[in-house]
Amino acid sequence: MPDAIFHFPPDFRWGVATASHQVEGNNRNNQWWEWEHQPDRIAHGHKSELACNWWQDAEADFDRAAAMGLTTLRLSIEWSRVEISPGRVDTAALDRYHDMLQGLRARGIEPLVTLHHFSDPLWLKEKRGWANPDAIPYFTRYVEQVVSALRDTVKLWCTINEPNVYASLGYILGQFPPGVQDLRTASIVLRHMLQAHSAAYQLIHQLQEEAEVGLAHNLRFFDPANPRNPLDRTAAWIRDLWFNQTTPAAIWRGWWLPPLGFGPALASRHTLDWIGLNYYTRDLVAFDRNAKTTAFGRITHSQDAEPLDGGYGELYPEGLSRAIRRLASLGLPIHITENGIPDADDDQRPRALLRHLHQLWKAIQGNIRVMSYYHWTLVDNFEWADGWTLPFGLIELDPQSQVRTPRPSAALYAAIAKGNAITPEVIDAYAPELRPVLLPA
Ligand code: IFM
Repeated sequence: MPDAIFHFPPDFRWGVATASHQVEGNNRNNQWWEWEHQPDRIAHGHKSELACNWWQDAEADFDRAAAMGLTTLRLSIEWSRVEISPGRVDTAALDRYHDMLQGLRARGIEPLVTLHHFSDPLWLKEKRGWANPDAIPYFTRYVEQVVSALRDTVKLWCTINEPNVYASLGYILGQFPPGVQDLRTASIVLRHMLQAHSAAYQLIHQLQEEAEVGLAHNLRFFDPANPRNPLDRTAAWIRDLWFNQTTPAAIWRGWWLPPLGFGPALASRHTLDWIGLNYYTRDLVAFDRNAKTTAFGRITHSQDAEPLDGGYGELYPEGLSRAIRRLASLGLPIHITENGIPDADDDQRPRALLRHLHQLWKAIQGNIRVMSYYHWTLVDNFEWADGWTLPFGLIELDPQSQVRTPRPSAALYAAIAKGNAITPEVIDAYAPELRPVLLPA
């Protein structure tokens, strides 16, 4: 046993996270496939096409995950594959998922299954998607089918991934389908998704006693560009309220916050067994009277900040422990359901990974119950409106040839997962420049 210094708890799980449309390939029956085939929607006109070919052969990547010593893996079920038209279920699709999940278990990997991760069946889109309150019963009807079919292989369920991102990018910024820019509709959509989460939470518990049900919440920091400027502080607070506060307030505290409403959300209260944290970066917000669609806030970054590739934000590992501490106020177990950076040449990722995991370790030392960490992601995958331009994978993928090439970070992450610790040897081997920071003499 090497001289480990940053030990993680003995039952801590190390994993990777993915989502159906980003990895399966040929998901032709959802709104993203249609969007990709419209001009100017996706960077460079990229398309998901075969993605990572998981529908045919997820198992090859499961083998890679197992060889890295990972003990959990987060994937999502594609609603448009399961329910091909309203109420019509494709049992062969459910069988395929069942095989995948059994395959994970056979490799000693505990699955965490997300039921909605950004993609909607085309038939739902044609009925106005999540702007339609009927999306709630449609969603629970689908959840009932999935949970009934897969409950013998899954205990950890994540109802919905990042409803705040779905509503913000699809209905405020217009960068995701359906490309709307309207805060009122965005608020309606987010409210419906949170109600659907709560209804699904109740339903899953009726169907499966031992289920553990949560939601993956993207928490992004919005700090005032100039903390002494009250206008910057207000603009940052409004963003924080919309993006970070409305979701936990509704589904844990049972309270609608503006702009979703104001008052009790009793049916939604305490509908979480755990909370998932998706953490990536922070923004600085400056007041800008012209930025009407974004509540008079303009995003900036400090000159000292280290930028991430492709304009994804700034490298801010301290934000991970800050976000964990913030969510800990809910008193729930926490799973880090996503964290990673886009980095094709892997010149930042080893350092970024070590610094984030060190922050995670620090949060755990503060007696916060963090159960697992899922790196986003195992293999480069289709990054929504950014197409193939933001490679988040520990393993590089050539989507044309499907050839995979592990980046140095894959071996680094495997070493940490296998040792359940960050050792001095690992730091020296992968990011020696961090020794004075992480291991001061
Ligand atoms: O790829 C996405 C994922 O689908 C949701 N969370 C953020 C990731 C990286 O942008």
